[in-house]
Amino acid sequence: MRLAETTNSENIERFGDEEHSLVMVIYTGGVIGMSNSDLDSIEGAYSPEPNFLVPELRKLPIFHDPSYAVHFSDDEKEQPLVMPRQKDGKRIVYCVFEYEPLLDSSNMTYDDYARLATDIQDNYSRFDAFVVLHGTDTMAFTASALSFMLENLGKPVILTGSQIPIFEARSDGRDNFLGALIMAGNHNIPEVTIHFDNVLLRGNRSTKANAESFDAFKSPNLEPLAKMEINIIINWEAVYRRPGLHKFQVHTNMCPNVGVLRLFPSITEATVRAFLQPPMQGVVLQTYGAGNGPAARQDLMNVLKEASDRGTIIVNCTQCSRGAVSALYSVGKELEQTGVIPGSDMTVEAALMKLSYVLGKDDLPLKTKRKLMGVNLRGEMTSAIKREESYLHFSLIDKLAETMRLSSSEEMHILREAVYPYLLCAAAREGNVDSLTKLRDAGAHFFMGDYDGRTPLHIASSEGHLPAMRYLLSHGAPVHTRDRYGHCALDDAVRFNHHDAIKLLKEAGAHLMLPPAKQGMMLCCAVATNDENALESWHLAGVDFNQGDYDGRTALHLVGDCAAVAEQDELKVKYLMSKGARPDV
Ligand code: ASN
Repeated sequence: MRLAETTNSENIERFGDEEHSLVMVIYTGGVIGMSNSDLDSIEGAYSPEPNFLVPELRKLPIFHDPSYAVHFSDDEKEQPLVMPRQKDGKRIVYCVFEYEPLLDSSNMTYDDYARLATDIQDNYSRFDAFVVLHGTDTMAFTASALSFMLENLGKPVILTGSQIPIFEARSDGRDNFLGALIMAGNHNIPEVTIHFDNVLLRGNRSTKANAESFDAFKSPNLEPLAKMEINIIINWEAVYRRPGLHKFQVHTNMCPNVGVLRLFPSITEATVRAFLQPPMQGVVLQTYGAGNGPAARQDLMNVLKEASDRGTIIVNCTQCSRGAVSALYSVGKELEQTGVIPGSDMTVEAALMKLSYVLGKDDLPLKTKRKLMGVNLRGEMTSAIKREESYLHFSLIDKLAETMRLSSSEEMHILREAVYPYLLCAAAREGNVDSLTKLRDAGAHFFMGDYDGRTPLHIASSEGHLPAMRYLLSHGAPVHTRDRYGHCALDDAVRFNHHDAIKLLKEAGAHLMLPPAKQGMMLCCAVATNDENALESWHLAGVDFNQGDYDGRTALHLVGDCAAVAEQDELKVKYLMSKGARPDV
């Protein structure tokens, strides 16, 4: 597949600010963009039509506001698509990239997943979020695969599609696509998700459950992450918080030697043996109920044990659409004794893609791969310890509730959402890890921002509180969230010249998010005011010293202009050139 740009995205970064969100849309195919105009090909059949989507979107006022798009360029072909301003939201600017050929998702393979992951990686710092238009049939597989392949993801990646093509009168595609753009552009939920029929589901918890209805996807073991009702309700507590301090990276090597074996009464030993033959390396064994298998069938138990012993990883997932494999029944236990790994409440799609991903980590020993299959890597399975059990008692909220005479859990929830952000920001301002820990144990999460959208990480980075930053980053604090001024935490650390904080944020994958011309302007200011400390901050943050301001003037131009002390200027020129500034820019 090849990625073709159907809207111009050149220099799109310059519009990423407090007013605009930049979304990259990758159109892979599926019914959403299909037409059945070519009725001669296969009788009445839908097929994806290249270069059809963008011209049609430009005609729909809900998807494109031509009067605003002229701010970007006078020439329509040069303009990105721009949504009309949303109530309380940002204006979403989006560029559509189309794969060639467009695919019905039934034809997608691991190569296509690798392509998608790499295209997201190549454009990761240019856009705030990503929307993937995809066929519905295998969307849950792609979403599951991407959730593992996109390691340490810090930005939203939302898959959507439709049951009826977007340009038909009765289409679900318009709402699905619009909702995905709105969620992507306004809410930093840094996960691979599926947006369908007004709900946002975690990708690796989803499954296509209905071939006909508009609510085609279900997430049987995890509530939706967001619901699009009159208000958009986000279940922040359920949003996955990546642990650790690592940069975004992509793993594309997926092992293809995996399969799903669904047990049924009287399945023969020969069938199971044939299925488990090499080159098979990983199998999802779909068992009955809470993970039960025919433990009394010694012939089958022997075949499973032989396969496990020769290194095949077998994961136990239930055939039921809801619930988890449990250790309650002895038949499940006996399966475990053959080496079969309990898969908790993973969907088959997630378990299969996780197997491919883990087996594709060639440098890991088999023991580690087996262990990883039983561990929650991306929110795909419920861990044995329930979150509620790990909560400590945090009395302040209870005391507040008592004073305010709140009783229902809904009221308590509203109080928490209202009060926690301020408590978190106060703790972050003091760099108080102890308070942050207590708040987290009491149910606060680090996506919460104050009335300016400033998260605890923004505050701790502005103050340069390293232990607090380290704590926040290793407990899922989002790195790329913009506050209402368009700044991310790294922009703040640079503004206040906290060099170690900058290094730490870079380690966690942060990148500068101010529009490039603004960065250029600030570089010029730093040169004009002889602010070496600031220049070092910009350098550590990875700025391009050839970046010009709004007039295209670079820091070196400015040195040339200043008729100040010649010797000092020479030093500045040397400094800038040692950091990559070129005199010919
Ligand atoms: N066959 C289509 C696909 O998965 C179904 C759809 O998109 N609704 O590409």
